[in-house]
Amino acid sequence: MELSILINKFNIKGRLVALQPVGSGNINDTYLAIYRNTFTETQVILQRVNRNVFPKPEVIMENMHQVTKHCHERLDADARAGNDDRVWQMPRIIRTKEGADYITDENGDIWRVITRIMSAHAFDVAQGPEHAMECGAALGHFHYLISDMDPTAIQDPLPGFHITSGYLTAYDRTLQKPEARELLGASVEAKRLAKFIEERRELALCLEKAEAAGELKKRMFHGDPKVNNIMIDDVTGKGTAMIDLDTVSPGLVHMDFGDALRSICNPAGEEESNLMKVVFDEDLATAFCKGYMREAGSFMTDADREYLYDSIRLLPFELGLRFFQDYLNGNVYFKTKQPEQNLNRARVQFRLCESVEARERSIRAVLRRL
Ligand code: GN1
Ligand code: MG
Repeated sequence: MELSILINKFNIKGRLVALQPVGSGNINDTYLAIYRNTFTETQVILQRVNRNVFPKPEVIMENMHQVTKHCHERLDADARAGNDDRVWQMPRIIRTKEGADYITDENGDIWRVITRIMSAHAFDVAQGPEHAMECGAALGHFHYLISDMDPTAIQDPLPGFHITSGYLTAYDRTLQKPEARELLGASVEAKRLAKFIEERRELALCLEKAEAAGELKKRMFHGDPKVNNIMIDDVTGKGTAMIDLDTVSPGLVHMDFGDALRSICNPAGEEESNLMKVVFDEDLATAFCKGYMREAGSFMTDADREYLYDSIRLLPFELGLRFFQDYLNGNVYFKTKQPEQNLNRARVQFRLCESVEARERSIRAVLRRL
């Protein structure tokens, strides 16, 4: 179906004047659509939910319905009580003309339309300490918003997501394939990454062990709080919304904390090819933590704090492992423009992990002061 025909099945006022790809997500296909009439303009986001990644796309939409409903009610109550220091925003699902949350096309793909957060942008890399602090505040406030959600209202969007040991198992399984072994044998760099993983098998289990021992407990988390999923207000420079709500579900908030830091504290970005430029920036980390703790510090137990450093070290390792496994497996999960892209993305994350390890003492000192 043509995109313009597809989007016109949704209930949006005005006439469609532009429809173009936007964003740099690795999973879903995303388009910006602009509708106009004589007096006003409406901008919305059209997305195809990736069926290869999300086994049940309709579950993603049911979850999104629950999460946005919960957060909109809470945002509304806080705004009325004057409890907020700014206008926090959250995308809303735009229904079809028939009143459904999404449509299914002739290939069985699910398409949705959500509102665009206006006068705000997300960046692919951190712009400086102030931006990092606002990212922290936005994630912290989001954790506050979802903290009282009923976790049973949410179905598992992506079984095994952020279970690092599961990614090790998948990696080991991939290594059994002749095609993977060939790729590994053909490149010195790939062999170096394989060795990097072998040296850190224990690390993969640190948070899972703490959870099994009852030290850490699951709460609601975002699942994908990287820097380009955090919207910053164009006018005030303040964080205003978290987007990409597909993976909001019960999990360890440490996964969000570590994932946000691995993304924000690497100003070279995820696609850098010069590893010399990939370093964990502690000033950005300090600023992020300040913003985060201001909004969410009150939920942090002593045990939670104990494991913050581990989460900062674990998440670049986990993502590097996921990229590397996908490279060896024929690039079937993350979108790529060239065959070595996932190999390079893995190199970047592992270098970041090393950079965190080299700064352990001072990162722990920053975390102690929070
Ligand atoms: C994917 O779709 P996007 O680009 O926001 C991935 C994240 C990774 C991220 C790395 C569901 O997120 O886990 O951290 O790429 N999302 C999923 O860029 O796997
Ligand atoms: Mg995503």
